[in-house]
Amino acid sequence: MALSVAARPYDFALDPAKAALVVIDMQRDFIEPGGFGGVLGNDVSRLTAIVPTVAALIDVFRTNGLLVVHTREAHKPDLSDCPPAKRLRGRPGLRIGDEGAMGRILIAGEPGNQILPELAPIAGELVIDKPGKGMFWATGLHETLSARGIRQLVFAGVTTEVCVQTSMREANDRGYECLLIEDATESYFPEFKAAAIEMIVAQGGIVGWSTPLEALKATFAGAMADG
Ligand code: C5J
Repeated sequence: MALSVAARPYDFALDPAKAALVVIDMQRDFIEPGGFGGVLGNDVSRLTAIVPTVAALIDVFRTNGLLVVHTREAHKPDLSDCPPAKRLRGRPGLRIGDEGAMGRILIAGEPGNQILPELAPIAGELVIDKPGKGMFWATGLHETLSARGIRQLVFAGVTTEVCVQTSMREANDRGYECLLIEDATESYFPEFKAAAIEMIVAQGGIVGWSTPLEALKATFAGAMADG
């Protein structure tokens, strides 16, 4: 049975039997000082601030027995899945694959590539290493979710306008209904976060829906009260 979540541009009909949470790239590389995000000159404290909200969102899904998917932007140690066009972009002090303060930047298995301990995956949850910004490119995730009957995705993580929005757009094109939890996502640039949310909900939800965590919690609390 679908549960109604107050959202923009209109209420989202959440079907718990078909829904999963996707937590995008809450990895040390982007969120802790000294990682890739910091090397690119960003103020990472904006991202650190959402960690308790993301943890509370994960807790809602775990408590209700729903699937949680975690992604990491990660490349193979030999960089065979990192196109030169990505590695050579810009003029950063350090590039993907270089040795940084938390090991090699954006490389699978390195300390900086780990999900924050506060949000660490638990047994039964999916952890997807993605070489692109979007979570479906070269990951096989669509097949995995389809096999489990997942048709709705609730999104959180960083950054709103890059990996979160790219993943939502990829999901939308694959037929998933997508709900963004707007206080569980963040950008280094507040204006980009605000613009991304508006782009998602514009034109009747052309990419999906958006709502704060409190609205989702109220829906689940109401469902529990109704038995
Ligand atoms: C970026 C991401 N911003 N996870 N990655 O390069 O959004």
